[in-house]
Amino acid sequence: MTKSNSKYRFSFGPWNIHEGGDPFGPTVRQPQAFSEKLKLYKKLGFDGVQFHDDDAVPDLNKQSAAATVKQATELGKLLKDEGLAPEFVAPRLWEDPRTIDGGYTSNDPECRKYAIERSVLCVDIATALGCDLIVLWLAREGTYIRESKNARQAHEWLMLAINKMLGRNKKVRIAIEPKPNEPMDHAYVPTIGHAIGMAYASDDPSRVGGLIETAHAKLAGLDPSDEMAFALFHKKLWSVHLNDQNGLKFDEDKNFGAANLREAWNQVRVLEEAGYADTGAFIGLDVKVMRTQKQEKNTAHLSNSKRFFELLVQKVRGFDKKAEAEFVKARDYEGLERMVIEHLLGV
Ligand code: GLO
Ligand code: MG
Repeated sequence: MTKSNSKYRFSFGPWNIHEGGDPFGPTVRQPQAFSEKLKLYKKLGFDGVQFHDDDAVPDLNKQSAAATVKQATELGKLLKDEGLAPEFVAPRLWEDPRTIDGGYTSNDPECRKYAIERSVLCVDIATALGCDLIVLWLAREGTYIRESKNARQAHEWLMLAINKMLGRNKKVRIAIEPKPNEPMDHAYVPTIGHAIGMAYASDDPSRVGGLIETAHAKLAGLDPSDEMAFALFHKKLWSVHLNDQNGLKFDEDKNFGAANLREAWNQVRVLEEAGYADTGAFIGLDVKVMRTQKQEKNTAHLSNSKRFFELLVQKVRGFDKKAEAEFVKARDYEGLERMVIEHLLGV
């Protein structure tokens, strides 16, 4: 159980400050350099930075591995000077022409080789930055049509890639970020249950876990707080991407709590009850500012989502646990629901 004085640490990735381009229209805000974004972290109350490998080292495809590691080491020092922690590095395996048909599960052996090489380099980047966590969002590992891949074989290839990364550095941990669809029609490893199944089949189950994103769980038709509870039971919730999602449509990355406050409260409740803050893991946000937002307020979604989380922590801590237990004991769930709603409404 999280103590009443436990402090959460917050993180986000530089891609969360973006220019508003979508599949139907161009960007609407000016780009900001990575160095400018870095300066905003502390101002906004965040201590952790989430990276894609090429957020950390933009030219990694065009230079030697040694030059890449050198650049990452320098960035690691810069972060330390700024008082920021690198939370994780994720190999970005969805933009290169060699990953059109997926990385680890591509039908082309040359492309699979590239995906593994890049992931192993990502482990080296993380190590040089000074962090031990790799996040795997398996963006294109899946299919548009079932017949295009052998799904059983694809899972073997996925396992091979995970084991290669585990073998590269015995300290590194891998958190799989499941998502059921988009960009693929169906993605492999769509839920945290699948991810944890892969963890136990890996060479070192103690070093494979998960990152749960609210919107991804909802896209799979699942309740994010129960997904989190499942991972917490396995001691495998190593990060979260809190946000929100308004029904089954494109991945919206709305502000945390903005579509369904009750679900957000339940996520916070589960994290609090499991003592998540005391595990040292970050509360990561993966939120997009609305396309309509003007340049000068292009970080409001981050500070607002953080605020909504903190207000919900207060709500969870201020909930009458004794009355809750009495309602549960009496199996008066109507009474319990009324108490929850009144509490959320501030009555
Ligand atoms: C997309 C994902 C993506 C990942 C990020 C880190 O739907 O949520 O934003 O979280 O690339 O791996
Ligand atoms: Mg995410």
